[in-house]
Amino acid sequence: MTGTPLDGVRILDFTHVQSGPTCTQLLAWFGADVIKVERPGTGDATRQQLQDIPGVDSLYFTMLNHNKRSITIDAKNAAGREVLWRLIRECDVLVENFAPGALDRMGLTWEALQAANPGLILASVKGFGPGRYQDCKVYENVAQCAGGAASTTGWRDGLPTVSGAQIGDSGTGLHLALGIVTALYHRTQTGRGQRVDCAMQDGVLNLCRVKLRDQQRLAHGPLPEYSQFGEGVEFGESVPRAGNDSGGGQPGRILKCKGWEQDPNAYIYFITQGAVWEPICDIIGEPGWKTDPDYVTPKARLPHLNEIFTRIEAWTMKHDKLEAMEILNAYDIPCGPILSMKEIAEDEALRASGTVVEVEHPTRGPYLTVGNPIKLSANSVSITRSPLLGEHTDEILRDVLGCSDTEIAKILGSGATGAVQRVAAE
Ligand code: CAO
Repeated sequence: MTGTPLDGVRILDFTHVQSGPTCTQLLAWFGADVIKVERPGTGDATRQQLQDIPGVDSLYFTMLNHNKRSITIDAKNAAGREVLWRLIRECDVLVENFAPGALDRMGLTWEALQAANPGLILASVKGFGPGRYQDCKVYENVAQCAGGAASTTGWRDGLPTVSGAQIGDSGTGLHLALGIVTALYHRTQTGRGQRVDCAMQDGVLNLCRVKLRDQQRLAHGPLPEYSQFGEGVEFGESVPRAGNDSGGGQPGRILKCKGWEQDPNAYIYFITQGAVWEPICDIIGEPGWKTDPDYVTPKARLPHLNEIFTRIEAWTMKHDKLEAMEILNAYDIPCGPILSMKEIAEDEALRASGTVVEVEHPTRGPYLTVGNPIKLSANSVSITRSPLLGEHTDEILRDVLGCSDTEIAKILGSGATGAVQRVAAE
């Protein structure tokens, strides 16, 4: 007993690239035994993608596959298939994000899986749900475009824009993890497994919910918190891109701070929350706006947002972003510095909380990663490095399938697993 929340849950992790691996990594952090099945020779394609050190697992791979074990199995080899089916009978969940139809082509149909293990949960990520695009292969940015994020991100007169946040991949991985834990809970009551399906388009749309809200509001008039309202620009038939305008009833913008001419991140996000309007007026030197009928209420201010933010920016430009943050926070004015990845990597508080973690890797050396952002008070998570390709093949055959040394040697010699990587000295 390790006392971790998902102790005893065994996951057959047939995922690759980003969406599926983020899901199984979360489950591994919560204590599930995640067995990553990889194709002999190459493994998850991301091991070789964006490699910064030749011949060493990329950061793309290492940062998505912590706390897992790796076994190489050729699912198209007879002996490999047999090992796979034995593992399926020993696992609680099979997670996969292959292209539509690939799992069936491997012979792993839902019917066959259920017959082999009625308690098994089959969790899948696909680009699209049922419909005209159901057979399409999908990557992150396709999902951001099809899920409504790109059409609503960026500037009104610019191109649709995708976000740096991987809402299609990592966002869908998060949705899938919740689905799996829910299905596990359901299984404790019924003993039955079920399918958990998450489409990346649906996951992105779920995260763009407020934009579908605004689409419907448009039928009843313009959206007054969007800058174009104050600029007198007419709204069209669909939700426009709104730059950095805040989505809710508390207008906000990104404003320049001292040093913006040289530093691309010398900016602050400033929210003109109604509750702190008076201190905002005092700080920016416009005490008259506290009582002026054109500025006194949030509604009255909406047509004047450009003027208001220009005035606030004249103040923020006199301060660097952290200094501005300190001054504004003293008055509970919601604001946030635009932090660069360099600043985040060096942030002591994020290191102390385990959100930014340094991990040691046998062929790479130390690297930084993002730890578990979900903190449980009774269960701290220790982040362990990603496995080398097939590193745990023998161990899994022995521990999970109970294979003898002779049987392991036979499987390894059958061509089912290919060459496996081992740690030289750790
Ligand atoms: N042994 C034998 N064959 C294996 C194997 C193994 N261990 N693991 C994978 N394969 C085979 C599959 O069976 C498949 O073969 P067939 O096409 O002959 O059936 C083949 O590898 C390729 O799988 P794939 O089509 O999923 O991979 P791809 O690189 O061509 O496509 C992706 C990648 C991501 C576009 C596709 O998997 C996909 O659309 N997935 C669903 C959506 C998703 O998760 N996207 C997120 C990706 S991250 O941005």
